[in-house]
Amino acid sequence: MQALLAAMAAHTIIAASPPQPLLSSFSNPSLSLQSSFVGLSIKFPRQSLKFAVASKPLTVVAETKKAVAVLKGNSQVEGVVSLTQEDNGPTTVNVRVTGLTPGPHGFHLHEYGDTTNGCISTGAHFNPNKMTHGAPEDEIRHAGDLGNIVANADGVAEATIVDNQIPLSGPNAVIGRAFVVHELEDDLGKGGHELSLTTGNAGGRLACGVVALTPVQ
Ligand SMILES: [Cu+2]
Ligand SMILES: [Zn+2]
Repeated sequence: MQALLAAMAAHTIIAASPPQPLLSSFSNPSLSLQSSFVGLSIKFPRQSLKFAVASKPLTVVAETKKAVAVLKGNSQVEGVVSLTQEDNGPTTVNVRVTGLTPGPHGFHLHEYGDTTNGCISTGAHFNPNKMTHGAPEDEIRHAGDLGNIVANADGVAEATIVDNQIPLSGPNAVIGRAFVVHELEDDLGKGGHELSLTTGNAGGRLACGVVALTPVQ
C-alpha cells in the first residue's frame, strides 16, 4: 500500500512538473520580465495590430478545399474520386473507376459515410432540399445526383464532373458522405420505373467510398 502511495505521489509530481518551468519563467528572472515588457510597452505593436484588423476585410484570400474518396466494394470494381473547390465556386470531381462492365453506370453522392454493412449503409442519395431524383442538369434533382459514368471496353470509366450542389464546406458539405457507383444505368428520373424518381433504377451498389479531407497542394 505504501509503495502504491509512493508511486502515486511520484506520478503526481511528474505530472505537475511540466507547467512549473513555464510559471517560473514568467514570475522569476528579471531578464525575461524586462524583455516581455519591452514588447508590450511600446506603442507600435498596438498600432500595427489595429492596422491589421482594419485592413482584413480588404484582403482577398483564395481558399481551396480538397477531398478524396477511395471506392471499394464486394466486387473487383474500385476507383478514386478527387474533389476540388475554390472558395464558394462549383466543385470539380475527377473520377476513375475500374473493373466495370462496359457502358453507363449510375454515380451518386449518398447521404452517409457509413459503410458498416457495405455500400448499403450509405443510405439514399444526398438530398438536403427534399427533391425527387433527376439528372445533374435538372432543376429538380437530389444534390447527390451526378448522372452516369461510362466505362469503356476495358471496364474503365473516367470523368470530370463540375457541380454546384456538392460543396466541401458549409451546411450542405459532402465531407463524410459517400460516393456510390452502380451496377446499372441511372435513368435520370425519366425511365417510368417505380424507382426512377428515387434511385434512377440504377440497380445494386458495386463500390463506394467516403469523402475525406486531403491536403491542399
Ligand atoms: Cu446511388
Ligand atoms: Zn437521386
